[in-house]
Amino acid sequence: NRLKMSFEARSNHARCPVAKRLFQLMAVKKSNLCIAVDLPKVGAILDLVMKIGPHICVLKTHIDVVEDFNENFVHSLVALAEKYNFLIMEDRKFADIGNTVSMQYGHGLYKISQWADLVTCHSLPGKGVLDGLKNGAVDYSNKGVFLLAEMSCRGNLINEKYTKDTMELAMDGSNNDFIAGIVCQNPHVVTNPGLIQLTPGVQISNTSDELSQQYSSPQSAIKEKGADIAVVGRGVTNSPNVAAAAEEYRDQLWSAYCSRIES
Ligand code: 5IU
Repeated sequence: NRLKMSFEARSNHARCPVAKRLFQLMAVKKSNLCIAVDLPKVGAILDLVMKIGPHICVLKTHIDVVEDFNENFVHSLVALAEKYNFLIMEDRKFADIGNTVSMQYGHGLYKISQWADLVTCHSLPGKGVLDGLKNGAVDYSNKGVFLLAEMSCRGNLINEKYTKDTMELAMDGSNNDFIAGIVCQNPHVVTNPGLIQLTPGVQISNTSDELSQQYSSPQSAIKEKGADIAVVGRGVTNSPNVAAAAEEYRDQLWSAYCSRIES
């Protein structure tokens, strides 16, 4: 039962090298907190990352909301990732044919494959989307994908069969060296201990937003929903003291994980 296993033990089961690295990083840093920095200005993002860097295992970006994007920005992000020891995930949710996602990943304005360790991807197009991403990376052995098996927002169209078929795609022998984990909301979706469950929709003080987002508490995300890593966005970024908020989420999420594997 992967929910009872430590991240150290699970790192031995990971087929994707980046997943192995991430499990080890989480164990060393004692953090299963991913922060989503959905801010429009480069300066504000870098300022935030300098404050939260010590507390996170993954920084999640939406690079296409940045208004003043430039190449120096991603170089600075990568330098901060090295300094504070976290991975960078671009939440691009690729969802097109292989040829298109290959270009979207490796080319265009953002050249995502050059700076993001991890990306998110819809399973909707099937195997071709993963082949396309492999093709868009210079060397995919140090890159990983999180496949979306479920979403956090109310009214989303994903059903049980879609989730199950997504897991089959993830477990396929030709993909599993590239799949770092699964984005989902339930504890029974991920059974393989080598895959990392990433769960967005986590906040302490709200249960929803005005645009269908649904939140659970850090404890519920880890112990009831089975998250290995919880994604927190506005719960931290809207706080008047982002460093203290990040530390608070980090502590709550890590103790929930410790109590999950001990109980
Ligand atoms: N995100 C979700 N739900 C999902 C998926 C991704 O919220 O099912 I897949 C992203 C969107 C946003 C972050 O970047 O996670 C959550 O931010 P807030 O904590 O501010 O709602």
